[in-house]
Amino acid sequence: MFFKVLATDKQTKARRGELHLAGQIIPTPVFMPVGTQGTVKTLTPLQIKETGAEIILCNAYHLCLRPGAEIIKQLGGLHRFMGWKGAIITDSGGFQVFSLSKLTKISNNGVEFQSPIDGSKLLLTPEKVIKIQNDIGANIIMAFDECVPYPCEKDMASVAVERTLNWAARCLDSHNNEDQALFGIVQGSVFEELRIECAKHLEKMNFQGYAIGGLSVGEGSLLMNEVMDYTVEYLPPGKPRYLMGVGFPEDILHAVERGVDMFDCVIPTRNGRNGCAFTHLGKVKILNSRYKEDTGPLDEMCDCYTCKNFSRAYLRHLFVAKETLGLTLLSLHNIFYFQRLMQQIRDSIERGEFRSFKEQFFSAYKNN
Ligand code: PRF
Ligand code: ZN
Repeated sequence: MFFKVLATDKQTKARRGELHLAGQIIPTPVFMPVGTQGTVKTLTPLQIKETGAEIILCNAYHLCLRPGAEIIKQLGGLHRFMGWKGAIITDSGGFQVFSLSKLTKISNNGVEFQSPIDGSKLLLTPEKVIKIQNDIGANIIMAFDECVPYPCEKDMASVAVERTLNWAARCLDSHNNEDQALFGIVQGSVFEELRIECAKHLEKMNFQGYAIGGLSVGEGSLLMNEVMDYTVEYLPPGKPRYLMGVGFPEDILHAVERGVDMFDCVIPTRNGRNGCAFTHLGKVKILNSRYKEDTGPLDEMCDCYTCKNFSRAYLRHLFVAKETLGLTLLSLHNIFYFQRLMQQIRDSIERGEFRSFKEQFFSAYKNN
């Protein structure tokens, strides 16, 4: 993997860059749709590609529980297994093991937990998580980290940072595949001292990229922006910065402004399946009866397959009738919307007009 910053905005810290990965050039800032279980829910790989997405995020935690990392390896790796020719990043499970498992017991060695699938007792360690991600075969893999909930006492956040740093070093030690880039993850909750300590130590370990973890866990956008302000300062300028699990269009704009290059989030797909579509004017809840006879597209500014072919009235009908095509068409539109937003962000940085693009976005986009 190779990362290059092509242009930096003069008024903000926004950067326009390129991620060179497995023979592909991925322009940044980039949004990565989420394919937790080796599928971006309701979409075929062809449909994902049509949205403009070139890299997706899958979860080592889910895939190691089912079907198992060794099976994926045997079957030729995740790209082949799921029929996706673009790039893949896997998350280590440092977040999911806490949010989705029961009976978790954390120690310096790793995390013990019960499989939500068959109840069996399992242990994840930094070494195992690297082996699992190695077998799955994504282009970028993540270090094993401890993400604390919000709010969190500073003492507890500090213990999690120490553990995250120790695990990061063990991940680096056990990683020996040059074809996979390994990213470190900064934790530290909302404590400036802890974030800076974590970022400084990880920077010295020389990861190929850096993620900001532990955000968007209930702290709110003001605190999230504050944490990014002081964390990004301590990350090396020449390496990609990835804000994990974020977010809404407005969160992405605030983070790009602060120098973040990569994003992933379930919002476009999850909200799409719940009947919520993103448009340049704000969110549309397609089940609302005001769309019953609406002949217009979801978003007049959108060129996606859904908007070119179907009315709001038809999409509403699909959701009312609980037809699964509705899920696909809204997911497709929403991912397309996020990809177009990223394209506009990149273009505006290149032109040196990111600030005015952001202002223009907020003047049209109404939060409801
Ligand atoms: N750590 C990891 N994955 C994550 C997070 C984290 O802190 C988050 C937090 N928003 C999302 N996904 N490993
Ligand atoms: Zn559309």
